[in-house]
Amino acid sequence: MKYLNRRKNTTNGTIFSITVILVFLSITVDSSAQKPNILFVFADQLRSHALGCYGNDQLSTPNIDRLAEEGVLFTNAISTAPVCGPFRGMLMTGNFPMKNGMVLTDHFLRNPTPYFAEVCQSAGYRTGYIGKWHLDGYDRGGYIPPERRLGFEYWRALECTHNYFDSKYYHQDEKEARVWQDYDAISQTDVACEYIAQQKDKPFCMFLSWGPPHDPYKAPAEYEKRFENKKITVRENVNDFETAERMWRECDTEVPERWHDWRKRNSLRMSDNNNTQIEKDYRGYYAAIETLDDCLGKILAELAKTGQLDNTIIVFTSDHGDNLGSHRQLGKQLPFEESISIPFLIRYPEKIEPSTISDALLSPVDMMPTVLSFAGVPCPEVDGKDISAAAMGRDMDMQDAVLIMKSIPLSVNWITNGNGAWRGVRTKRYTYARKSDTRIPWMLFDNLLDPFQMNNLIDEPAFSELQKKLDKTTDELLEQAGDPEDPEFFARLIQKERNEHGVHDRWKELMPPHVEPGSPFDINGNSK
Ligand SMILES: [Ca+2]
Repeated sequence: MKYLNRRKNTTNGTIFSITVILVFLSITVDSSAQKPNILFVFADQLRSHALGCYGNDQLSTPNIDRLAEEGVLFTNAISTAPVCGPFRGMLMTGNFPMKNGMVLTDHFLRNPTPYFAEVCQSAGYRTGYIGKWHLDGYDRGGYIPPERRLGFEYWRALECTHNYFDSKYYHQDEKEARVWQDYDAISQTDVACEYIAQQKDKPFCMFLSWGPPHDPYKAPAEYEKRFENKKITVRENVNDFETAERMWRECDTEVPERWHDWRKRNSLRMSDNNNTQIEKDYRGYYAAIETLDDCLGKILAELAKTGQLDNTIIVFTSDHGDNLGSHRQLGKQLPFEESISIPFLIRYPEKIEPSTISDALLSPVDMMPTVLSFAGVPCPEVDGKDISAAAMGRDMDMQDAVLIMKSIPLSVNWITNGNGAWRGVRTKRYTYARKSDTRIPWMLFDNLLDPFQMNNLIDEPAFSELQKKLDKTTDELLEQAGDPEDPEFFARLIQKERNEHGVHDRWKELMPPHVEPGSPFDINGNSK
């Protein structure tokens, strides 16, 4: 009897277990089938001001603008540490650079939590990556093995190049690189369309990462032709020589002698009084952006053709902006809007009303939790916040301020403008930055009254309370982000990387570890 009872119970238990498993499986399959696709498209060095939907009437970006018309446009998306590596590290981890290890470009991730694509894989997604990667250390042309692809299965990528007409990439696990046939963004887009067309039984999470419009500001001839004779109006602050001269006077990093010529050459930009070179750069920049806009048009058409348009969360952004001559500065890595303000658009009609405008502050760390939230995929505990409500037009004040920084001096900006590390905050209205070596306040702008940031309010008595408050906010946010703002911390981190991975030649030139004042290393990387 006992035996029979037990047997009966066991049978019941087995039936119960099978039922639970079947119910679980059917839920898993169903919810997986219902999950929307994630398509994350991003450009390199595309500032928000360069797009039609952000108010630029000098070029035409109808497809990017369409995402804004049919979805949400963020007006305060800020690239925390405006340079490739740190953005990409934050995007893939939801964590700040100090936690994920990617404190500068050409560095190594050491992140404690699962990566964006790994989370998607666990939730039943296929994952794919096409284009520029720039998350794998020193070797910009090297093969990246599957275990370092952070959860991406489908792989058509290269660490980094800006040679768009002869652009290499690695196709899945082939050790020999292939070459994109056309202008790389166009070929990458064609492959993305093929990928989209092949998807059927499972949702996909695909990242399409374009290299343009990053300098050398080159685009296919038909696009360059559009701007050949077009009148270019540069931003007002391109003629802000005063700020540029002040920044040169403040130059606070020592440069080895071999870089002195480079510094001098950059000063030629200061004598380009009629803006000839800067206008030329604008033309190439705009031509590249119109190329990308057509690429996005192809993607949208493919999604529509395959019946997946409305069931895909489409995100469009960029890793950082481009100073492009504003305040006579090149590149990025400065607190100015041209450098930190990025486009951020999401189209997902299931949850986002057309023409939503969100002025919520958004950082790269918030992208992963926000997009996963729309997809209904649980996000691991990360530094970033789920601000999906702000994308739906609600709760736009979740963050009063977001961090902005250059953690350590790096490459071109360090050499050319001589400004070292800085940290600060961007609120909806103000920009504040201090020099990290001395903690001396450096820049304070009222972006409402002075959108071109030509009137630095630092140390003006009328703004001293505000300055103090923003300085304190900087302290608080740095503490939350685990950033000690300590030059020795970063110098040691670089030395640790070098001990583990050796020193890449390019890096040896551009990133000697002595660059931070207070560094325990000399110019050759030896302990002092
Ligand atoms: Ca970049």
